[in-house]
Amino acid sequence: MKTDLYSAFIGKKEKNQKSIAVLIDPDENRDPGKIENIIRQGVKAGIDYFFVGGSLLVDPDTAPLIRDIRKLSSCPVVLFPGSNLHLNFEADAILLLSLISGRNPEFLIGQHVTVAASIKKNGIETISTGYILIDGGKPTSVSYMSFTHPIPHDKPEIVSSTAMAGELLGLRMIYLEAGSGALYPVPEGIIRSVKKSVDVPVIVGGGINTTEKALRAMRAGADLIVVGNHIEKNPDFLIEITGIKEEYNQSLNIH
Ligand code: 1GP
Repeated sequence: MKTDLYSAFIGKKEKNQKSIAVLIDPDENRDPGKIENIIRQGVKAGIDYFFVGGSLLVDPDTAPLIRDIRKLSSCPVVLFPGSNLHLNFEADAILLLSLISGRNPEFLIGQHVTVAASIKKNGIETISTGYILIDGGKPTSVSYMSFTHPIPHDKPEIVSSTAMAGELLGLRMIYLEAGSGALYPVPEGIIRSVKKSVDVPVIVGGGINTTEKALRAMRAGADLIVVGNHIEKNPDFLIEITGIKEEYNQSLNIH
């Protein structure tokens, strides 16, 4: 059945309610025991979404991972594809990413052309998303694999203009990405300036490895925070970060 995660998400955004997604990159998580552990932690913590994908995907078939998630959780699974090879219709929805911070036509529109007909035929919920890379202090797989440069982290006006262009072109979300394992996450100033510039939801990911960083991103305006890498290093991280999110969301009801 076709989902409508986007409308539900807009509903939350309108109430300024924040969400957490866990990114499972099959390349970084080859060990089935490790994957199961992450899924169980996500379920226990009450995360909002599982994202599945990555920049490379040595084995592009994400179906087994999606089935594993389904076995253990009823949380929506959203495909976060690094390329057209990663298309999979077992997910609930797909983020159709256009890499608008870059000038590589392949990732702006080229890959999308090759998968458009199968997406339309299958009817999977498709959320067009402006993907914006921001320098996170070290080279990232996504920048390398896409042959694009991230926007410098001290240029909020370039980022917000890029986000506005994406929104005007009809993209329904903006994803600010510092890259997996970034040394520093997307700066609050950038999140704030994008938030002021567009009405569509703002996703923030890359290098969020403390509850303080997550809270700062939420306060600056992130509607959805994506965490990946750090979960393995600190098994309690998901519980902590969802705890912070719940506190934040409840504080809005009180005031
Ligand atoms: C998703 O790249 C992020 O946007 C995930 O980054 O692995 O650093 O959490 P981390």
